[in-house]
Amino acid sequence: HTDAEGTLGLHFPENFGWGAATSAYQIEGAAKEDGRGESIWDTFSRTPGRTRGGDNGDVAADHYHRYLADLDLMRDLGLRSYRFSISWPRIQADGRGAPNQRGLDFYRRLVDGLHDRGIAPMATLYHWDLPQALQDAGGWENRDTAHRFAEYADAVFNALGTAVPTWLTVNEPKTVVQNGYLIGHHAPGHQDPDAAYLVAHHLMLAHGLAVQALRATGDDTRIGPALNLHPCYPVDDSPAATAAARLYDGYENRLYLDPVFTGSYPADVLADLGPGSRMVQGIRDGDLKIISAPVDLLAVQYYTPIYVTGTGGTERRWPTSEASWQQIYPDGMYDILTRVTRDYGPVPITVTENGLPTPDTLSDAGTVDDTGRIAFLRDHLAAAHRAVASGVPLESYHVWSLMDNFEWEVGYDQRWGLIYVDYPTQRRVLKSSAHWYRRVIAANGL
Ligand code: PNW
Repeated sequence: HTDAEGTLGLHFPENFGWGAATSAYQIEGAAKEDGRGESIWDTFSRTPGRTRGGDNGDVAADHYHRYLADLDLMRDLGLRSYRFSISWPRIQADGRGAPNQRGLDFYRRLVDGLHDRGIAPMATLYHWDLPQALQDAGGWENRDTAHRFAEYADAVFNALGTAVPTWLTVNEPKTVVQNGYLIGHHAPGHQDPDAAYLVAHHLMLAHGLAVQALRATGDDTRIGPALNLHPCYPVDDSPAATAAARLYDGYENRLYLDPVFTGSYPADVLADLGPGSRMVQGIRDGDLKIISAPVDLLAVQYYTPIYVTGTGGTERRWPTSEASWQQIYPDGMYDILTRVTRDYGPVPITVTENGLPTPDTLSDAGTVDDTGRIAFLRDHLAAAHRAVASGVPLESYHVWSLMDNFEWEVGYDQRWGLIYVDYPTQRRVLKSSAHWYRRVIAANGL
């Protein structure tokens, strides 16, 4: 090991897509402008007790107004790829009907600005901000929402077309299932296991229908799912822990990977849910064919491993970050990238999120010292490099996040950015990790 600023002598493939990621509700603000409708995150975060300090995304990092300055910061970092999401309620205020031109225009300006700066746009169609009107009609429990999503996707494809070379369908369907419908600490805040897995199926159906819609345009652009994957390890080599870790892996990973890449849901998970479950009852003939339409790439988001006990519980092995759910384990990056390539590949892979929250503060000298983030990113990139060396077709990597933003239920307390946002003034300051990342990009390696 070398120190955080040391050089490891690791070179990445030529044209590697060094990037950073954000999502619409977390950075844009401008919640009531240009015809934007309400999303379930507006409703959720305005409900007392749902988010830390009552924080919401009304202003966030005010990116909707400051996107030009933010684009210049991306250029200064040397980014080659920028992953952002499109806000569905900016495009269709009520989740259906004619698209709102002013909403489309914002993303057109953003995408043009990226091209002007030599940065490849990568757009996520759904990063959790469902139009509230569709929630009122049942949300993702209602199969029709998947069809509404395909219509919305089609409107976006028609407006932005080939200006966006890479599309991602649904961000982390698993987080919607688990946080939105099992734990309930994300919108819409339900705790209903039977509903949760029906939601999983409808999110996967939405993914497949969006792939279909893109193919119908005839555009020569690429599309894939964005899955957060957790390597699940048994705590020991007992048969009980091994079996429990396998089923855990089914719920964390295979439930979302298998339908896309193999055309069927994992049998052990379906058996565990039971034939009478709403999910199993909700799968119709032809659905799996839609969901398994060939994709062009797999977007992997890696944050943490999970250690599973013989009774299906979990244990902590490694230091956690400010995010209680995150254990810092860089080898998990290697394990998950090689595993998806072995089990589902070969398919081009992009890492669309990887990052760490740190207790960043702005010094009197105007600097932000986040060496913990540098060490985290360095170690995870080194693990990704090992995966590339073992044959994983990894084409790009995106830090979560480009800038500090609204971190869902914990609001503005947790800072995940390379760029510090001083919320009272909306001033941006490059953290030491941003300066470090700029050098990594310039050197094309560590
Ligand atoms: C992702 N987990 O969410 C999201 O895509 C981002 O919007 C979010 O800001 C980022 O990670 C940081 O939290 C996750 O429990 C939520 O392992 C939960 C987990 C992982 C990612």
